Amino acid sequence: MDDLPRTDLRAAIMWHLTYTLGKDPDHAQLFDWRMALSHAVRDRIVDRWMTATRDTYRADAKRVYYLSMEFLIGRLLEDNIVNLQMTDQARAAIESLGLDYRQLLLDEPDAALGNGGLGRLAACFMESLATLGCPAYGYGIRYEHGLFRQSFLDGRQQEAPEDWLQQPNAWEFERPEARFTLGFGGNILTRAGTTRWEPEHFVQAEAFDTPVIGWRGRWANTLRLWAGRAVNPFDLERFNAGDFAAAAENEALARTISRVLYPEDSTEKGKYLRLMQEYFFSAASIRDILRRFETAHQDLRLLPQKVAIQMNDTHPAIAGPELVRLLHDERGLPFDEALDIARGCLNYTNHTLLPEALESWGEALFASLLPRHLQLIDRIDDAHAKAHPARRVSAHGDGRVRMGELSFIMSNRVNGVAALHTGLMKTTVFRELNDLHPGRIVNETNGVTPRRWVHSCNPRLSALITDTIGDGWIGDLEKLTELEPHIDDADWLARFAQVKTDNKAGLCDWVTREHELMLNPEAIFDVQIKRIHEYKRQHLNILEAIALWQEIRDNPGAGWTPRVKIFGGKAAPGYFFAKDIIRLINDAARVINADAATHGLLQIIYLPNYNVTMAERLIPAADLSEQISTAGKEASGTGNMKFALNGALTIGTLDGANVEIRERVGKENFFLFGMTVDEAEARRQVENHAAGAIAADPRLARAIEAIRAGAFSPDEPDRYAGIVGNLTGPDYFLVASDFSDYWRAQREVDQAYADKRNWARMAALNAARSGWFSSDRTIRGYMADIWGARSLTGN
Ligand code: BZD
Repeated sequence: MDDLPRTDLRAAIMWHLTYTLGKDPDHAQLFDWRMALSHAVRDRIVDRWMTATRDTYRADAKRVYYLSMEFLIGRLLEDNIVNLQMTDQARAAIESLGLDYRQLLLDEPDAALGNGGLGRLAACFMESLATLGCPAYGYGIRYEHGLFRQSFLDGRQQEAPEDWLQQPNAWEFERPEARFTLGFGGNILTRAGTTRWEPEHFVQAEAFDTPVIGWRGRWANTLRLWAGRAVNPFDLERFNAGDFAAAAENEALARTISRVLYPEDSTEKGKYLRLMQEYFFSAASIRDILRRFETAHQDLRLLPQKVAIQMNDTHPAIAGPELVRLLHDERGLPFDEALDIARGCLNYTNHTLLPEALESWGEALFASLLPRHLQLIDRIDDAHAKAHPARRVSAHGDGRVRMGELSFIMSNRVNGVAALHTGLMKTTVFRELNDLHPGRIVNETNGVTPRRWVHSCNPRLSALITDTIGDGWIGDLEKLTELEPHIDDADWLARFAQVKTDNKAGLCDWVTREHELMLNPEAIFDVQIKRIHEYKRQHLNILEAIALWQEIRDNPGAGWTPRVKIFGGKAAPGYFFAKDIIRLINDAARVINADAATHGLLQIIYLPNYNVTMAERLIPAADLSEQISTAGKEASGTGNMKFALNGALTIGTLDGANVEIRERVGKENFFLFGMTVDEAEARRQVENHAAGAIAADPRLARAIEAIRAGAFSPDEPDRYAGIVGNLTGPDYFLVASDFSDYWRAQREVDQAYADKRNWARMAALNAARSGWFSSDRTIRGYMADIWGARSLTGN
């Protein structure tokens, strides 16, 4: 066997094709070449990865552990090539083999181990942690099936299992030796003053490690995902007795734990298997953290100096009681000391205030799986009550275990994800706890990684920026402000506008190829991509489209600004209202796109199977970003940041991070509409608020009437009775009440877009002033305010 070539990438690809994949170049498929390139790239990460691990041990540095049920990673090959700054080299090597570089990158399956914003944030954070040289581990679940694949049948969402692990994953290293046995159920034994849990069922968690390399390849961290494995995979006795299925039962059961990602976001279903998943990955992670600490230290009291654990929402909340259990029951520390140590390590990020999303478990179910943890939660509650006798706020009570309260009580710091959201945490769900623990709640406004979300996804814009101010912005995004003086230069602004034109043309080609629809490239590309939810109000958007269609038909010669409305996003399979919204958009699109009277002036397309890769395609081509949630409901949003950075203007409410985006880009460069949080609260108190709003706005009344009368569902006129009933009745999310102002703002968009030059100026100002929304800035905030962690690369 020839030696593995270290420097020449083409030779390395050929080597891996032969010796890793066992393929003759004459018979190699795209998949084989992609795997060969991935292995060659991975080789260039591994040395740095090991150096980083060694440096961390040597410096005895504090490590950050990010516990998250979800990591919505997307594709990794390009990310890794970009961060190693090998793009030109990789393209040249692939092209010299007669292959198409982009096609090869696109062959990689999208790792969809998350639902939406929360999971994607975790992925951006992993990249920024590595970029900043902060020693960190991500811990999660290696789901065999990520988020379902979405397709449409007659406009209705269909779900099919996602299969990313059908093909071998080039990035992960299986660690059969890194396994922990975890228990469930069983009994609690108290003997000679010590209490021990004797579980009844056992599963093993096996580690799979993926290196995460930062920008310029200076540092790499580990994403460690746990897979479920049976303790005794195979029962030979039962097999020999002829019971073949039962012989493999253990194995099947254990593997079920990490089989599939729960597709509900922002709702809480209280499922037994979900609690098993939460305990499975939290407990395996906590054991791994303790094991690593104990290789270098004996004194457990040092733990908070060496370990910072971040709980991404309440899904890993059981990590708190588990750590207390290991320190107290298993290591013998006094309970109060164990509790103090655990609290010194743990922190909690809240991502939603929606009551239906706050996790809680029935005590019977909880006790059947985790009896000892329930006892410990009661002791944690008692200790808290003793320290704060005036008011009793508890995690366990009224027959339920509330994970928000548990996370808060167990945490050193609790954070919200945008300024408005953090403020609301203090006055609503966590009001009492905030009074008891002033200063514990802090804000860390979300951010996104500029490597993926500008540099890679928008190569034309990246090249223009680098040509203008150098490439320092990629690692220091606030440098984008240096673009501002160039915006007044007409030639520069024309180049900026040309980037968008070219990106739009590219999207048009793709849509024509994949969906057989010709989009008008002159139109405003108006994009709403995110999970489908009533609070995000995709139905407000489609209502406006219907009203616009009706108005154009009435008055076709009124000089309309052409528009293409683009939708993307999945609905939780059991969320029927959201699925109705999807169907309504598809039905309306079919009717409107076929109407010769409005042809070229209004087009609507709902792209199926929205995912990270599709976001990377759409965001660079967008003119207008729809961020239209009911005020107070969207904790932050991160798509809003990606759009602004890529030179789209936002139409949005004063919600989540929209508020901070508007402050930074300037209110004259943002299309604001809608009620504030306080106004929305007051409006809900008005009797028949929806009916009142509809009566006051004939456009809205007519659009709703068209839906009601079956204009978009002639074969089933009452198909949307549910949506119509909600809009004209309770309308908790205030679609009707915000409609008129939304319409007004949309017409301002039309007018503004007609002045091409000024639009480009506003778009460029959005890009130039959004550098603060880098996840590097966010992670620096966590390091300083929450973790007390430092960079080992001087970043
Ligand atoms: O988290 C989202 C919020 O809705 C966004 O406003 C915010 O920007 C991001 C990141 O902070 N929340 C989620 O994405 N929530 C979930 O995905 C989720 C998943 C499972 C269970 C409950 C919620």
